Amino acid sequence: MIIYGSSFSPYVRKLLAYCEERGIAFELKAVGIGDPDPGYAAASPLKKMPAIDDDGYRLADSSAIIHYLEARDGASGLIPAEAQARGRAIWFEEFADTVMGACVGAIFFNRIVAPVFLKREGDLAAAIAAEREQWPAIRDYLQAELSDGRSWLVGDAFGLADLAVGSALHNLAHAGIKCGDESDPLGAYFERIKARPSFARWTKKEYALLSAMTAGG
Ligand SMILES: N[C@@H](CCC(=O)N[C@@H](CS)C(=O)NCC(=O)O)C(=O)O
Repeated sequence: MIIYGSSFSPYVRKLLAYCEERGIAFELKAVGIGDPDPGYAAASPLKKMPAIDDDGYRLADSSAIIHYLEARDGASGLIPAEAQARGRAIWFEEFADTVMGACVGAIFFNRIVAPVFLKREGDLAAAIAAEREQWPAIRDYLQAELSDGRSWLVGDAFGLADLAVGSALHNLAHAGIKCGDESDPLGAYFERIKARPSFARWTKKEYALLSAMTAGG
């Protein structure tokens, strides 16, 4: 299976970490925003990442791809079977992909993607507005959800909710947004997310590349 995308995208990182958690083999074909790669264009009608080509079966959207893989390879346990836990997992995935996605878009795109990768000025006013107006409600909500001492967002097990929320938190961290220190439920949660090998495999390379690209300037 080919996965088109860049691990800097929260949606791509979510899918890559999902595959790592399950031991699914894939080849990551690096594409950037607006990439003309014909395979990517064929797999992603809206030219958004991630997209896959699995032996000629093409599909876009991280959630659609994860559901495809759950059906292809059998239930992973990363999406709980129990009704209420399943509902909660899908809620957090949706929350990460939409509410957090909008905040990440404004902050990460304008502070990192535009200046570092696209070599143009980002809209810093939009990034500042998202940090002031969107991030506090997201942080407070997640903090409250984690305040009962749980390790992961749903039940006792790491799963889809943590893949989605954890991936978005990495983008905010890249852009300098802090989840709090380790004594805060959200800060401690993010430390557990960062330590997860399925994320660390990608984020190690991301931190190294970002520091190389921003060194000296
Ligand atoms: N709901 C989609 C969102 C995908 C998405 O928005 N990807 C962004 C990168 S983070 C993208 O490819 N943007 C390119 C564009 O909008 O042109 C998913 O979960 O895969």
